[in-house]
Amino acid sequence: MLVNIIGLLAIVFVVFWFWPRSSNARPAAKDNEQLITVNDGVYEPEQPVRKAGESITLTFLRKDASACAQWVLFDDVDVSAELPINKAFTLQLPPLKPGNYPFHCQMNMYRGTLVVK
Ligand SMILES: [Cu+2]
Repeated sequence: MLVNIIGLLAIVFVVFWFWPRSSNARPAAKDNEQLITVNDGVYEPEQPVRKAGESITLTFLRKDASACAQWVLFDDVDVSAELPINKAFTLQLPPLKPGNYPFHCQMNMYRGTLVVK
């Protein structure tokens, strides 16, 4: 019985000792980052919401092989990118003022709106 208690205390000690370290070791997620998948003719989410005044990181994951999904264009910020298939592609936007920033494919068929608040 005493051995069990000591064993239990040892486990609790080990957990508390290592828990904060292991969680700190994880790479900190940038809070102004957004994952957008391109699939079956839509951007998901279609209206991502991000913070104003800080640079914005958009990670596109294009699962849609159709040529239509090849490019994504943000007219208002003059940013465009060719998206690889099944590979995360990171797009950096400068700090933006609050507002709606539409984005679309090169044929204007797939549409989304980045909402900056
Ligand atoms: Cu298109």
